[in-house]
Amino acid sequence: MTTPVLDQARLLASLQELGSIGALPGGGVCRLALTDADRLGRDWVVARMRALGMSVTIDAIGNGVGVYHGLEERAPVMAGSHIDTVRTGGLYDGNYGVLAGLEVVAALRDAGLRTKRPIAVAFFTNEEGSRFAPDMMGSLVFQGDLPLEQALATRGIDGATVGDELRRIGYAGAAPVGANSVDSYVELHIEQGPVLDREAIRIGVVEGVQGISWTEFTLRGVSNHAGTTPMQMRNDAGYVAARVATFARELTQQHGGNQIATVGALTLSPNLINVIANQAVFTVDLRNTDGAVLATAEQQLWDFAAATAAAEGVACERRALARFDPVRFDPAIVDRVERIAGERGLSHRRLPSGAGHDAQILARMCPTGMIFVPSVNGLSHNVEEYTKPADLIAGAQVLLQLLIELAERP
Ligand code: HGY
Ligand code: MN
Ligand code: MN
Repeated sequence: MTTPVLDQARLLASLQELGSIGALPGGGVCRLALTDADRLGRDWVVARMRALGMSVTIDAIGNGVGVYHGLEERAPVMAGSHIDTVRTGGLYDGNYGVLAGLEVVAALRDAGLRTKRPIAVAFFTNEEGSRFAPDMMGSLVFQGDLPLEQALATRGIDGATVGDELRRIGYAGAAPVGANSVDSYVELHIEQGPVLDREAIRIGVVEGVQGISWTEFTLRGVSNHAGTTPMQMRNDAGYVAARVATFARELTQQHGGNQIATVGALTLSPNLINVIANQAVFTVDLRNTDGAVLATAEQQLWDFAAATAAAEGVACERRALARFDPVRFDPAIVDRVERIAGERGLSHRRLPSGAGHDAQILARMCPTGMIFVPSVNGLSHNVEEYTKPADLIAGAQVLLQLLIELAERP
């Protein structure tokens, strides 16, 4: 098959156009899962799929899959990612993988070409998990490890349920979930970290994804007067939360290696300067490429939180919001990414993914791989997220060649 040519300007324009939906005043994007902004983003992508002559299905958890039919009726080779964002999102996280997949289809259509296997492009619901935990929710339901009803019943940080919000935005689709057949899956994504940018390398050959542990702690103490309550009489939820947060950082120093920890969300009640907090609700995100160390660090965190709360006379509850073991991608696909980057004269290196991705879930059901392009200054989940146009194009070229190779296999 002759290799079709990507329309670089069309790809870059589509990123800007989708990025204008949910645009933040000072730059960046906010399209939290299942909000009206997410609905508008979905509508835009579905319209683009239809304009490409793709058949589009929306499933019961709102995943959107467009299929560019092949010459043979076979399981599709799938590209994709997500189009929901965090509250301070950028133009590229997730969106790039979906739009580059659509650009591959557009290039095939422009050239009047069809591959043996169909080529599908997917956007998965609620990859971020910021509003509704866990992250990768849509791909987990698509793959079958998260029951649909459990996902629909999930209540988010603002009290709404996934099911109600899906119905409200009109994306509670008819297509069934959990019994999908995908030949292979490739996700093109920005690195979201500093490695490629720091080493001036064009393409990341992603070997896998590190393990992820999300815990929500709810601490209940006794509110009291900040000025009159002797220190030994306090049941201070805010103090315990602060101790656990610093302990999480100490865990990374103790374990070293790839152990990382983040306290991203923290709410004190009544949250007043002269009142001892009687409640603290906060999250701890632990990650590590080494599954055994992650499990040890997780248990240490939980034990420390329980002991510190008990010593302060504060009740401590915890809830697991997400838990993923480290994942290795299909070696044959990883090798293809590496070879194609080399053939295209693009500097490249192997690395694990620090961020979670739908690919780590699709890897449970079919041969899966990822391609990274650099994030300038390693910034992401930040409105300054940026990837150079030349790198965006280079990544899309690697995706195009890889999808065609996979779709043309005997
Ligand atoms: O949290 C993550 O790694 C992803 O952005 N959901
Ligand atoms: Mn992402
Ligand atoms: Mn993200």
